[in-house]
Amino acid sequence: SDYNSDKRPRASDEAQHRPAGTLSTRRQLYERNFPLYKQPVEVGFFSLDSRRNFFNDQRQLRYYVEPRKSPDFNLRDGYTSRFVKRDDGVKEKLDHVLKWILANRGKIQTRDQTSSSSCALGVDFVTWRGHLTKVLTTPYETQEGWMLAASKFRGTIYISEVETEAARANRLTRSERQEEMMYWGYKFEQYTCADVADGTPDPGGVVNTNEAFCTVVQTRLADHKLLFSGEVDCRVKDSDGPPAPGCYVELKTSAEICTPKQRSNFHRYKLLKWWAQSFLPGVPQIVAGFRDHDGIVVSIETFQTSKISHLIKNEINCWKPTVCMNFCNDFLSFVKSVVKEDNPRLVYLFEWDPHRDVAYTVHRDSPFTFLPEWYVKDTRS
Ligand code: 0WD
Ligand code: CA
Repeated sequence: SDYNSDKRPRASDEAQHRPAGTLSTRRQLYERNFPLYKQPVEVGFFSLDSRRNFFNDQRQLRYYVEPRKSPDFNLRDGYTSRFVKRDDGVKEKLDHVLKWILANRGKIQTRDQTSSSSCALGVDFVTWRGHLTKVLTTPYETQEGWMLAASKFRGTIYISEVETEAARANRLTRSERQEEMMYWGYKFEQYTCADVADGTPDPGGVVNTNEAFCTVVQTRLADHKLLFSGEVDCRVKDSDGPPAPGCYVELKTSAEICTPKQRSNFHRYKLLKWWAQSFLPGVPQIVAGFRDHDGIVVSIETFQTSKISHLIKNEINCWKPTVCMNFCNDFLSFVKSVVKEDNPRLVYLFEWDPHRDVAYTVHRDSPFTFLPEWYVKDTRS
């Protein structure tokens, strides 16, 4: 297993010397031993319903139903008639995670007595899993940059994404084909998930992308204590299986692979993103539906997250999990070294564009402020 339960700090975990102000993303700098990454522990979960309302329970958790040997899934079915799409112009920032924290403060594990008895959370970072996925893949990303806003409040640094100008432009100019293909992933979920443990999928129902089940996990990367939440597609149904997150299954769709070039691209680009996303919260398996140009699923394959890095070792110039994790470790150290003032209205904006270093700017009482009044007022009780 790539997870490490060794609690001793190692020489490779220590921050390198670097000039203050920026952080390099050059791969060669991060080719060190794999850093300590503790097995993630689920400390809670929440659900978002068809109207995007928060519920402090697992009502949206679904159960994986293994498809027949040759499935006849048509991912285009229902796109125009049975589809309710979430408004992706609404930026929810960390709000749902913060709601979970307010409702579940007692469930956060603190080994440190002083923090459990005071108002501090006892973790260094709170964020979405998806934001960490972007950090992990940064040394290999050549297309899309990112902006991550960070604020310190009662000793914890909160990290929330800000949409880049380029991402906004993409979102507003998606072609009809792109819009439809975004639906295909959700349709695949509907073909493979049941609402109850002994149920069967209902491909005749409505696909509503407002609905979500999210796990909340705690873990540690070197000396960074992390609490983050990620959306989970479903779980295996055997009740005697491993506890969460070990029972969770990530569902994916991808274009069928017909040529060596397509296989190489799949290994080099797509498996990197799939690995990073599922490794972070400890989701052990990924079920992929490979579809043709017309949205028909032609085959289904299960990937063990822990075996993905072995699968790709034959690719020349391929990505390495250790580079991803060491970069993330150093990025979080960099954020800690920059985000010094404890003030929820102060935002340090970390920005990265491909082929550049990570840089930051500081914004006081600006539109980037993301920790809401209701959170900074109420968290003491
Ligand atoms: O406000 C924002 N800037 C964002 C909010 C950006 C990214 C996510 N979110 C929120 C949403 O509330 C969503 O419910 O995060 C939740 C998912 O968080 P995550 O697990 O940290 O995100 P990620 O790992 O990027 O995506 C997981 C799944 C995706 O599945 P695939 O198989 O495509 O990776 O969450 C879905 C999508 O199904 N998803 C989203 N759902 C709603 N809003 C979003 C989004 N912006 N992005 C991905
Ligand atoms: Ca998915």
